[in-house]
Amino acid sequence: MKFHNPVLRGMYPDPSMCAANGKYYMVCSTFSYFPGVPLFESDDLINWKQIGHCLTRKSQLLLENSSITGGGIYAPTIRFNNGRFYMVVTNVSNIGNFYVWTDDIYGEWSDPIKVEQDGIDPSLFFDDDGKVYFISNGNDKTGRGYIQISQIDIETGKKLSENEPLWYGTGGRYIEAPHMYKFNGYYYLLNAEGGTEYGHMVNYARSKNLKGPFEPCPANPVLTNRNLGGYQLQGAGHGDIVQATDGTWWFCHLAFRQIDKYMPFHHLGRETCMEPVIWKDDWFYIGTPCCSLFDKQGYGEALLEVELPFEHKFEQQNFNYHKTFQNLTTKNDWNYLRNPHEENYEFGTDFLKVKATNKTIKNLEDSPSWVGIRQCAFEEEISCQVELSKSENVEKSKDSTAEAGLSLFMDENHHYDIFITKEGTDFYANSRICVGQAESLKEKLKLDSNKATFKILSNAYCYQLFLQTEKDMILLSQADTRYLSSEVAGGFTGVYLGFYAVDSNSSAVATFTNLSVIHKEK
Ligand code: 6LW
Repeated sequence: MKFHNPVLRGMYPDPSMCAANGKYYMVCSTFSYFPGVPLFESDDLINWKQIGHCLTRKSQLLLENSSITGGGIYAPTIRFNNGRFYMVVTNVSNIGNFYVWTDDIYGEWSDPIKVEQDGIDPSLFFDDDGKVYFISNGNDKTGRGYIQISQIDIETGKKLSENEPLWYGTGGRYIEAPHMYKFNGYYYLLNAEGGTEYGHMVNYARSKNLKGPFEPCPANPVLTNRNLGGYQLQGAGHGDIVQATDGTWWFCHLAFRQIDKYMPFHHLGRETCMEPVIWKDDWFYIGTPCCSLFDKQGYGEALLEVELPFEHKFEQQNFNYHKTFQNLTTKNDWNYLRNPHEENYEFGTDFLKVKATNKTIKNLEDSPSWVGIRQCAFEEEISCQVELSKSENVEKSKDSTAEAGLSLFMDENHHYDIFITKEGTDFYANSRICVGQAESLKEKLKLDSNKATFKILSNAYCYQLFLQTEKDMILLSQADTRYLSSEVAGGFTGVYLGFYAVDSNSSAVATFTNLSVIHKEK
């Protein structure tokens, strides 16, 4: 039996999951996008369906001045205890570590409960004796990273003990992603090390006591792709473990799809993979075994195609999609940059209206008129019609510089755009390639009206941006995907398809219709 990774495609990093009521729930990081922390449900751990977001209100998610690539929401953990779900996370731009809870997984989550503990990647551990612990990464006085723990009151988030160091890990840089579990009389302390790039790995240690001393697993790193040369799935690390109702064990983790062999770039962000887990002598082993040295189980690797070492029933996976305005939902699919001005967006059944303001994507203190969906596959065929309103105010329109269109958006300094501009009373089609300080606008084409149909073709290496006229597809720009990659742009996010409008007079309105985003597996 085989399944394919990543199971969640597009920017869904730092996954955490839990089992509850015969189903499984998963959450991921969202940085400065709003709403925050998508929530998925699954019956079989391979196929995940989004059921909403945990952070849907500004009172839960303040994103002022938070940059897309490095701000906002980092690394959630989801846990289920005593009939209640908890999601604990860091807002690095604002409140720091906090958690929210709900008794209804399909409903709203509570307001944030702050926990006064430093570090990122927080996790909750509910021990058998009723005590609750808060675990995060941290640094000692010399700056060395470790995992730390304190006891908290789960009703109030108040700390009941000082932070205590638990484990320094195995010596890899950036010790993070800690999770504590108790299985079969042992406490297991999981982490990630090596940084979220090509050296990423998962390690763990066990102890009979909550606070150690911890004995590292002899097979550490228990999951890593750092030695998998030239392979397309890289950066495997940062995960969480769950036992399924059929008794099998599973591990979710992040990894990214490099654009090709020997091409160390990824632009779709870090994605979520699943791995089978097997147990031997109270140690667990994750993923596809890479080698078996001297009878000792070697470390595991994360492969694009996974052969299961046990029986497990799951639905056939389907990675094809055809996204339209009809089937995209504000609840699950549409994301804004920071806290949106919701009055500037109208989602019709077959259109999207975006009212322009004079804020651009460079205005980190505010939220521009921009709303987007993740790019989830290398190959996409996108088309959409854009109409930019004619200003009723002729005086104003003379010096107005309105612009609206589609953006392949990594961050405010790395994006490829195709758009309509209004200069005076004339309308043009144009495109822009922005890679850091190198920004180039192409030659504009005068349009007969205030409408244009744009088409974007993408594969693993290249984006092509076209103006579609009745007769022709006119190529306005083409550019390599790699310049929108994390290796070029930095940060933790992946490419979005953005729909935006900007106007120096804050009066133009863009209407997007006939959206079609198609992906077919080869
Ligand atoms: C996250 C850390 C990591 O907090 O990347 O890969 C950071 N791991 O655990 C941002 O996603």
